[in-house]
Amino acid sequence: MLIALTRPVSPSLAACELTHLAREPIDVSRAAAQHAAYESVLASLHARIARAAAAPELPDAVFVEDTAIVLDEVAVIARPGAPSRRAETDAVAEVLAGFRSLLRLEAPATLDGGDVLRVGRELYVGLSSRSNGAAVEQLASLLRPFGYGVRAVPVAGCLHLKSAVTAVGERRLLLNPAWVARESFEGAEILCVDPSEPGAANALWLNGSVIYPAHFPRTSERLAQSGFEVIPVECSELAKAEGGVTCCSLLFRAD
Ligand code: CIR
Repeated sequence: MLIALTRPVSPSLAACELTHLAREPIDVSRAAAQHAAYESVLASLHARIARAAAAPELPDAVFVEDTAIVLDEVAVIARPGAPSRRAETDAVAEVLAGFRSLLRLEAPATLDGGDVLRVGRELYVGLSSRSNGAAVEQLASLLRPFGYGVRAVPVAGCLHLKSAVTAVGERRLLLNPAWVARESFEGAEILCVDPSEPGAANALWLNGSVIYPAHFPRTSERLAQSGFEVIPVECSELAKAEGGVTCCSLLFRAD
């Protein structure tokens, strides 16, 4: 069974962390409707939705991807780089404890799950404004016993590694070469975003389909021409909070 862990949009979303975007008014009820549609798409692709408890006082709680890394064998609870986001992990850990043994990153490590890209048994960790070298070291020693390699990857110009590159296949990546070097991902087939859509590398590949923001039509066309079934989702309001399609769920298999 495939589980999609999600968390409701908080009414305080407009007070979210912002790094690369200017603050704009966010229509929270529209964000909630877009999030509900996103969950419906996940469900239509056979994911069972497991919701962490709502956290109305935590503006960024909807972005559950940043709170943990869920692997087949174990889950690692992250220590988000923004102090305002550290209280988000407890409720997510509570849900994950029903499915996995939990490991935890500790200070001085900081890591947002949005900086972790898994390709096979390799975890690429973006060295961003949120995730540091101590997290790379801790993750490597926590996961070595499970046979995972952990590699640091420099990113520049965007929030997270997965703003710059995501997996759209076992060894296929959608990437923005302006934000991360394609050479970091040896052996992978690289599909580049349309240069007019720098934010377009964040795609959610699931059961052979690609859940993808409706506001990147040119890269969407590139994906379709490469043979992908693209499922467009409206996510304009969460995008104003610097969120993409991967960040609103943690996807994993469970018995
Ligand atoms: C933040 O800055 O932390 C949130 N406003 C957005 C987090 C998006 N997370 C993600 O892409 N993994």
